[in-house]
Amino acid sequence: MSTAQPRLKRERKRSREIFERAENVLVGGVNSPVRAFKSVGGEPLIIERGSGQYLYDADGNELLDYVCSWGAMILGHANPAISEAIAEQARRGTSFGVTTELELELATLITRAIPFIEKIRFVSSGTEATMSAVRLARGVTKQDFIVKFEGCYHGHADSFLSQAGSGLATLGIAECPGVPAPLAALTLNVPYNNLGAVERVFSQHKGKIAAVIVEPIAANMGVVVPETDFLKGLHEICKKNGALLIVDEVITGFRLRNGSVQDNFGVEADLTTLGKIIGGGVPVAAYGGRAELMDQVAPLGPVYQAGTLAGNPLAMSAGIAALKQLTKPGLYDEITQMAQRLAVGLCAGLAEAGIPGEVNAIGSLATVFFTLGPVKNYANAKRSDTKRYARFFREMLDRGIFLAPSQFEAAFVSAVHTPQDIDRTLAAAHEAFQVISSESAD
Ligand code: HOZ
Repeated sequence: MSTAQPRLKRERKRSREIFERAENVLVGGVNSPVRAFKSVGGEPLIIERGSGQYLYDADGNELLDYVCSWGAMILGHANPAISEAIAEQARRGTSFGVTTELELELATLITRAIPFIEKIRFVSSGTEATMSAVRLARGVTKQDFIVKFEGCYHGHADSFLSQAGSGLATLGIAECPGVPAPLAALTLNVPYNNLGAVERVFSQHKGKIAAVIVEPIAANMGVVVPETDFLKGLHEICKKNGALLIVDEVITGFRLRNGSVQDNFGVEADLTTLGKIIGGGVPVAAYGGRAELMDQVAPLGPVYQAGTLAGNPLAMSAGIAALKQLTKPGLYDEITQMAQRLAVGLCAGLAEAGIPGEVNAIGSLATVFFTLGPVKNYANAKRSDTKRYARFFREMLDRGIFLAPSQFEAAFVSAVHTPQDIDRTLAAAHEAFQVISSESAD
């Protein structure tokens, strides 16, 4: 393996000082719990700027970024075309509260790339998209129960906060106080990749289930890949029982291909949610599906949903500029090849250091689990030695590599990462694994 990796150049003094002040006015010093580094320790990052594959902290340290704003920045930070589109739109006005042609343009780019989304509604966050899709499913089917999967995360609306992944998994919050028990009881959790369990809840709640909501590739309990025909099987069960399938593509939409990852698995969901990448790094999300279903949303139908900043022109401009670049031939193949090189190298590094581990990877998503045996669901993911993950994270950060600050998240490779970046990351991982291995031997 290559030579020792450089350590961060500067003490994170200024970052520390900013964070301490932030703690006085921002809850936990952050605006989203996943930024708080609670399970990995150390001080949260304070970022001053980003460029391409790098972030620069308040002390001027350069970090090779695999968080990529939780997957949104597939084109890297401060992408010139996106920045220019935002600046140009800012000069024309930032919010009108009425329709612009930009909304039509972004909707057209999305529906052309994902033809089974016949109609779409833009919202401002993934939470709004999933919450609204569930409301629509309940409104259309006139049923109340929903099925979700343990360890999947669909944002922070009340119905999704039991046995959820991402920050709830990180912080160990299995059930969230504040969610009324009668509402929580309408969410039925089953293990991911287990069609038998889905069949069972459908027979226990016959005719009462409105929808199944699923991450087509689970990325909020770490990466967990769906088994062959899991998603197809889900749709079959839904159809048989008069329920709708909602595929939550807030992370996977436009991440593995120029469109929906459902094409990889031969599924066309009734409703699909999108976010992150479609906003080019500005807050946008959406839900959409067959016209006959979407026409039940107000003003055409009675299922109400609204938003002052929905379809915001700055966000639409950024999304259009992003999606136009994602049509470049070969782009996704290149990103996938780099991610595969990363995953294969990480596996080799674990083996060489004699550390029990698994690397789950697909497309440009990857997670290292410190556990033996395949990780196919949340129970498996929770077996991972999260203390080891924390050690790994800190050793990598010390070497200027920013991975997800939790076991229960994904690493994202972007279009601006290079083969040299991957090699540098693997060299750092090699060192980190050796440190972990030597500590376990003590
Ligand atoms: N889906 C993201 C984490 N898995 C959301 C980021 C956040 O919660 O701030």
